[in-house]
Amino acid sequence: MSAENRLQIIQGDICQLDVDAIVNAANSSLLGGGGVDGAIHRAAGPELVNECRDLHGCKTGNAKITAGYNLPARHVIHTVGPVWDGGVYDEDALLLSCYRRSCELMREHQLSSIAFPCVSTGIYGFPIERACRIALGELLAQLSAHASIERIICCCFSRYDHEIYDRTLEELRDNNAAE
Ligand code: AR6
Repeated sequence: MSAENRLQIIQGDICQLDVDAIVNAANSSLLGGGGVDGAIHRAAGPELVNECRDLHGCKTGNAKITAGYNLPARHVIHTVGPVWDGGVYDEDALLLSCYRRSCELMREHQLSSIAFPCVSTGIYGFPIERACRIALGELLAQLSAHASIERIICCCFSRYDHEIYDRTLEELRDNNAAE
């Protein structure tokens, strides 16, 4: 199957997805927070933060894996996106690295399906259109390069984000067709 057919864009709560791994948009302590991080910890139960304590944090742009506990997902991949600060502090490269490292971890653990939230675009303030182009570009590249990845879901929380993802995917498709 082509890369595009293995990429799905949905609107919903990532905590409800039955996949090998969901990605958490965490902070560098990995000890929980608000937004999707808070929702994942609440749904997974207290054992998740116990395992996270043993990970001793995570650098921006990197990712670490735990079990999923009470979630339908078997694992949680915790990644730390950059805080948006005008785009001149390597935010683009750090965000791309979140997606890349999460896919690398997934492959290292022989997982075949993964769901991502819109990392950094909530509390961390990364502009959604720009983040979306980075996310979709990298995820399509990962799918093309690695046949072992069966399914990637971009799980948008709002209808607004969902529309941006759909439109951006369309643009990327048109650009590829024109090349
Ligand atoms: N399912 C899917 N997406 C969600 C959900 C959910 N249940 N809840 C929120 N979102 P954010 P960040 C979306 O703020 O910007 C935390 O305190 C949300 O609408 O969760 O990377 C961490 O501990 C947005 O589109 O993450 C860090 O301190 C996206 O998830 C900080 O926030 C990301 O928004 C990280 O900020």
